[in-house]
Amino acid sequence: MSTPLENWVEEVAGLTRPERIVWCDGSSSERERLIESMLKDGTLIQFDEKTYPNCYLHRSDPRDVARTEKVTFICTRRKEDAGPTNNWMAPEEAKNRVRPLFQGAMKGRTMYVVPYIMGPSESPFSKVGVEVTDSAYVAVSMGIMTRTGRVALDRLGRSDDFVPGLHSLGDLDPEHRFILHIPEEKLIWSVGSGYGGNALLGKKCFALRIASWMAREQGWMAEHMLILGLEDPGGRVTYMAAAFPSACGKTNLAMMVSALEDEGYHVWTVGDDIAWLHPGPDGYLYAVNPEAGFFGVAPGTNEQTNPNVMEALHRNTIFTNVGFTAQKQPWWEGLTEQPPQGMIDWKGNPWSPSNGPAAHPNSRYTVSARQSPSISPRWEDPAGVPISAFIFGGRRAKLEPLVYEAYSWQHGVYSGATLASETTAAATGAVGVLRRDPMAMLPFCGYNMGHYFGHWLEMGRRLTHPPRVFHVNWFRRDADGRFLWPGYGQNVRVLKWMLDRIDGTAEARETPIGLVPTPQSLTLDGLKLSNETLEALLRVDSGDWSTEIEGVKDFFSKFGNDLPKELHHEAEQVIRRLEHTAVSGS
Ligand code: OXD
Ligand code: MN
Repeated sequence: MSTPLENWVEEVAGLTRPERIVWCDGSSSERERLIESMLKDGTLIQFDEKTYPNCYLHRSDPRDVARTEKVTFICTRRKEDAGPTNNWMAPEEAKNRVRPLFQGAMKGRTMYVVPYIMGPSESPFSKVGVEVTDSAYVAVSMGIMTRTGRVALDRLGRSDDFVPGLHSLGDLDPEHRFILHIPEEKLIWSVGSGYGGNALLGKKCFALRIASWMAREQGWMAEHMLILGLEDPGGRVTYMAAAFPSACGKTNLAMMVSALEDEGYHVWTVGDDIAWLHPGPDGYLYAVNPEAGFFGVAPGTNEQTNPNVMEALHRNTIFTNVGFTAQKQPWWEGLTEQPPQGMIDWKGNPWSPSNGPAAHPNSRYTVSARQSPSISPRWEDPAGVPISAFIFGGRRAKLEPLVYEAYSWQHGVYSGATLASETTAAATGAVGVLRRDPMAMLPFCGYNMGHYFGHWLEMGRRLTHPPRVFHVNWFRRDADGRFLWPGYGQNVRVLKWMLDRIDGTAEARETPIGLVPTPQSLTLDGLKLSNETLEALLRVDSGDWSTEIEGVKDFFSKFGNDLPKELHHEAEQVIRRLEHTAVSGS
């Protein structure tokens, strides 16, 4: 008798009509074969074998370079279950609309069946997915980003407990592109894009959108968060998870080389993008990284901003939409101060400064996590790591101070729910526009975000040791537009302040928005920061915050009765504290 997986593969093959079907076993010989075939048909170009062994360039269709949120749908039977922030179609309507795009879409192509595990192979928290795709680039990238092949089939056995994901490049016409999630069936359909966030279905589609739905049903959390361990001079490691919107520095923070290394503070990487968090028997929240690789933004990455990833990137890496130098090496804006001579740009044309950037602003590297020198010895711990702090952060040129701590879990949920950030190139659309991005999950929450906030509140009630909640902003600027804070490895100073708060040794000042460090409580020695700059970084301006609250109220009103009353209460508390400050003048 065939297995549920075999039945599904037969069904989708009947729809898409591939020339041949290849079941991927995840072996290195299979990877080599696939790469060989992509080098032949031009899907990949090889970099210099001496300096970048096993590294390849992929140039995507220039219309297919980022996530396309406009055509990403949550397809629940009831519209209210998708909520006001998601695009919605009813499941049958969505399937009827998109099925014709899959019909015969794989004619003359190979269909790859990629079984994969999200999460460490031995972890009880891990889950199986199977992606069927007609893109060899996707099949190989899945092999870096997840644990694929035999290991997943062995875990699955004859069970039907897997998330099926059907993917086809289709004709790559943006008008024929859809990314559908049907959470009630745990089903994903993606057509018309080969871009990572749309096409590597284990990542955003499963590990966030479908998993967030499962997590609410099952009492855990699927979050858009990096996970790091901060080791102190005594060798104790404290784990923290941070939610920042796409392309706001999660990878760099997770992989940082600490500026306080000499003082004994070291940062270990557990994950750079997604955390699955489960309450443990001791009342702490335990996090696993469901992924096995990093799909990071290349521009701006260099030896200063992220030396760990630079080391990892020199072998077994796929680069997408970067420049190609005369020495057959990858290049992107910010890699070196001076662009090299004689480069080919991301579209395959000779580059000159007048024809735009050499690398697309959302160009990416795909690399195995284990290649990072910073990888934590516990990154595959089946039980996960206990989380002591949640950190929210966005890009805000004004308003948000460098760091503050929430007064309580409930206030922390409010601070996450009101997170706002200036948009980046990770999704198509205008860059630099302020948008609300609660918990950095706006594009990734697989259900009504009002209910999602309720789930956060509920999780806090279930934990005897909920993480402390902090909010950071590395991106505040002065009147001339210069960043006030140096960022990158110096961010460890802010993590250290959080650690000291957790240990009860750092001072903070009460403000209307939360607990802000006193200047003396931050470890700033060795950093040339003037008193005025520090004061500007820690400033909480009541007038600006009163305006901000109006925006928050507006945003909250979208959710109607689905918004938990606790969040209205927290907004009222901030207003009350702002009014009190205005009256007392403090
Ligand atoms: C990503 C994203 O690629 O958030 O991680 O867009
Ligand atoms: Mn992300």
